[in-house]
Amino acid sequence: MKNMLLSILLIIPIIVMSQKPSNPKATPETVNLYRNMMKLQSKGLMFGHQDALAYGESWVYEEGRSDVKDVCGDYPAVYGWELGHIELGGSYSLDSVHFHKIQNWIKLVYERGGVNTISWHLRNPLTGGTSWDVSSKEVVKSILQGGTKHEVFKGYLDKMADFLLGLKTDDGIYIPILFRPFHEHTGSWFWWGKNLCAIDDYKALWRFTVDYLQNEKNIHHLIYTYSTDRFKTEEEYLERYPGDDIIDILGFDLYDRGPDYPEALKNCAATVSKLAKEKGKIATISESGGPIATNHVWWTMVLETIRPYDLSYFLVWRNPWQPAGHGAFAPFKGSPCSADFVKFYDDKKTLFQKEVTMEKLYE
Ligand code: BMA
Repeated sequence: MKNMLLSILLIIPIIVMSQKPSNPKATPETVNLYRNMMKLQSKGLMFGHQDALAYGESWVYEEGRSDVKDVCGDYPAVYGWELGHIELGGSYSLDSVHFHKIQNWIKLVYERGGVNTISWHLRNPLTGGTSWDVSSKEVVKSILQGGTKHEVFKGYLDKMADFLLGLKTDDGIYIPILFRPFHEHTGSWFWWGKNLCAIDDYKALWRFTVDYLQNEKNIHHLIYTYSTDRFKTEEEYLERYPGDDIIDILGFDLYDRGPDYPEALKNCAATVSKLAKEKGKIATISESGGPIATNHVWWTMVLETIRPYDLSYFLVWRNPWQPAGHGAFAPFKGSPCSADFVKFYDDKKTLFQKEVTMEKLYE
């Protein structure tokens, strides 16, 4: 018994040390972040918020402010940033946030030990429309090698690469990023969605993108995040999975749009955390949001539903400062769910900025 315990104690650190992100050339800070996130997912759940430092309910660009901090006194641990429109070469995103500001916030978050993740609602390279332009089923095919829009797509990736290569500290260290393109592809509302492209073409899109960023652009500070929308089975989750050799984090997006949410959340969380364990990867709920204006115990419901599972983080979408077709997904000063959110914050399971700073995720 004693011997068994001893060998388990010796094996665990070896397993953790051997875990690396898929890119063999990943920078030391990226490897450390990956390893530390892997360890941390069995200890606690990091809380994330999209555009947390950029704006919130009735404010924009106020230095040091965050709606989450206004409510619980601490910043989120994970910060989501949206790079839609970077491909157009302009100075601000589709959500009207200046790219140079996003770069500065990403640096600030890194310096205080938080985690940055990037999503990309890139425009439709075939039609010139938005991400939501699903008028053609030829878009993905057209941007793959040999397609008529391949060069256009490479131009988009070049712009993304310029942004990513600008994410450097004053000492020249590249800031690790959880990179999450082509998300929610089990739905069909983006041009890369399930009914808009063949399975192999979706996988090829991922594989080309990763190869181009790593081998043409020499970018080695990304942790690649695969993120479906709602799904029912393991088979469905993995149907379009591009491969263990290029994916590091298994995620899913799931919004609360009705009474089936807790059950769906539980099922998706259980499946993804199980698959991540089997594959030696990190599991996450990469995007969520619920009716927090009317359900004042939403945070407790979420936490109790996912408590049994090892998940790295739970990120809620933005609190728009301009009309957006949806309201705030995180609490804000005086919001009806604030008291419940403070309970969520106080729970030992949840991790915010101060706690992750102490974890030294990049060392
Ligand atoms: C959606 C909405 C849009 C936004 C897009 C990209 O869910 O929030 O208003 O433009 O995400 O951030």
